[in-house]
Amino acid sequence: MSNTHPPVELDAVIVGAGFAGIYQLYSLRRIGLSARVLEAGEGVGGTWFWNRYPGARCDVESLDYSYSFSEELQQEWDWKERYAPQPDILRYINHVVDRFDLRRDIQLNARVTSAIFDETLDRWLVTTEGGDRFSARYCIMATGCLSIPQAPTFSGLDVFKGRWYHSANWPHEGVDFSGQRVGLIGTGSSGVQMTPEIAQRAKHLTVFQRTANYSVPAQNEPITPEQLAEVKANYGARRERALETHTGHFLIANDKSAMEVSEEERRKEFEFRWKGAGGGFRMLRAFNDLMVNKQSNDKAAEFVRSKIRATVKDPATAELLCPKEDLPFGTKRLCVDTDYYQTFNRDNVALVDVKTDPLVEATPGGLRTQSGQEYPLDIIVFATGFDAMTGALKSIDVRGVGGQHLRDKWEHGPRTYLGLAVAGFPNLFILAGPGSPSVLSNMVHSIELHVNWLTQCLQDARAKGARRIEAQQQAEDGWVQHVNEVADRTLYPTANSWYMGSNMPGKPRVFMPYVAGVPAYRKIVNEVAADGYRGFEMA
Ligand code: N01
Repeated sequence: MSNTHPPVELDAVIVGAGFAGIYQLYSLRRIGLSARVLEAGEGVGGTWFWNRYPGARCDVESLDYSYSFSEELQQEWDWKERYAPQPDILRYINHVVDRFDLRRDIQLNARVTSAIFDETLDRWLVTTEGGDRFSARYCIMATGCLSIPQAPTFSGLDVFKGRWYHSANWPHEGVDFSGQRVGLIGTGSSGVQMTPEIAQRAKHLTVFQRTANYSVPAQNEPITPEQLAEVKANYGARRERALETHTGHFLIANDKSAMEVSEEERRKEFEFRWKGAGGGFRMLRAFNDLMVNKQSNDKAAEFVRSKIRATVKDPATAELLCPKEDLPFGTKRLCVDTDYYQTFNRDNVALVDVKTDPLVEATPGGLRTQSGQEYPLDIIVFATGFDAMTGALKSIDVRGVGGQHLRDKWEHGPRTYLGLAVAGFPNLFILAGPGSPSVLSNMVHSIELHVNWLTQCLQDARAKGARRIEAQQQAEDGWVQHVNEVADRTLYPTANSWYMGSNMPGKPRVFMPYVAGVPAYRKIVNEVAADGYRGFEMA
């Protein structure tokens, strides 16, 4: 197809074939709307298509990190491990696509470059890199929160004689580390998951750490047939209960403050979360005030530091791995690992502090720091993160009413109503984007919540004969203010995290997700709908 042809007419274009785009397609079909998913990758799966680095797995339990919309689907799929590895999740997504015959409406290798609103038609003109054009009443952005990878911009990669990779753009054939000297830059979730895996295969691994973050053990293990059967016997109830928890999955929340219990009780609770209760994000819910009370938070932080010191044999390395006191526990996204700290006891692993002596360039033989220290390497791995939450949307030329660019509107940070819609951009919707619980929750359940809400909204608009649904400016302003106020009551904005945009030079420092929790958010969006889509104009 070339752009001399008229655009393909659809009710909706959905951008992205990850968990969100796939379920949105299924849902729109169910209500009889025509839709096409445009996906940049050569396969479906979004995050789970791109992030194939060794050790990649989800840190939300597989029994929760899966669709709940089909009882048959959840009954027939057998998760094998508590935390599913990336290949299993990708297989699952492909299974869903085939099982519901969705593939025929998914166009791969179709990176969307622009979406322009036509005010006379009340339709979006969506164009891909390859020149395909679509005219759709609705444009639904299922572009993901962590889909634009960022590598350091230092010079020399063109002269580096070895190979280099980014965690989020991993070769499908894998990387052979055997006999290689590997440098890994970044100690967020990706770096923490990769470190033990690379260490086992490489001749030598140097981990370049700029900021020590907190990591807790996943306590991953196989799911037994008995456990699976028990969950499946009451899966619906489990899903409902999950939506009543702050994060949309089970973390057994404690309703006590860390400061109202004795030292002994506190330690016991932390130990229980670290190990007995199953590890992972449960630590964040050990007490009800860890994210709002610095004194309580300090207790959790100190507990993790004590675990690092007890695990890592070399005291200098242990100290370097301990997060500093000015980084409250959990305010940078918590890492969940298998044997991360233990790996630094291996003879072939070294930790290098690049906070005090930053990496400045790649050389033909490796990496060089500001002080002139050289690290000879055969492979460099960037686990340096993403232009989170806004990167994917800002990478598309999105223009709304009066030709306003979304990039310009978001110059000082994202502005949405309910995290779903943007004033001045009618019929454009964002799934699990900024201003919604999104990355602070079980993404799959938050996605389902958004897709269900939006699908109902579009059905109601159709029943009313409306051609245009638009968030009102006042509603958006109120929501942005509310999102900020709620965040400011917590410790989150005190950290330099990607939640705040502070991992990217020049990005506005704004706390982007909605921190009040899934139940509070769900109540608000349901009330908005029940109140005739309060804050939206439907005409
Ligand atoms: O990225 P990150 P990520 N020199 O931004 C460092 C999800 N995820 O890919 O902290 C040296 O967290 C940077 O240092 P600093 C999850 O939501 C989930 O690891 O900015 N270092 C940091 O250490 C996660 O939070 C899963 O000082 C540099 C690291 O790179 C999100 O994706 C698995 C540097 C980036 O950490 C992102 O995780 C993986 C430089 N020039 C990811 N530039 C699971 O479900 C950056 N860094 C388990």
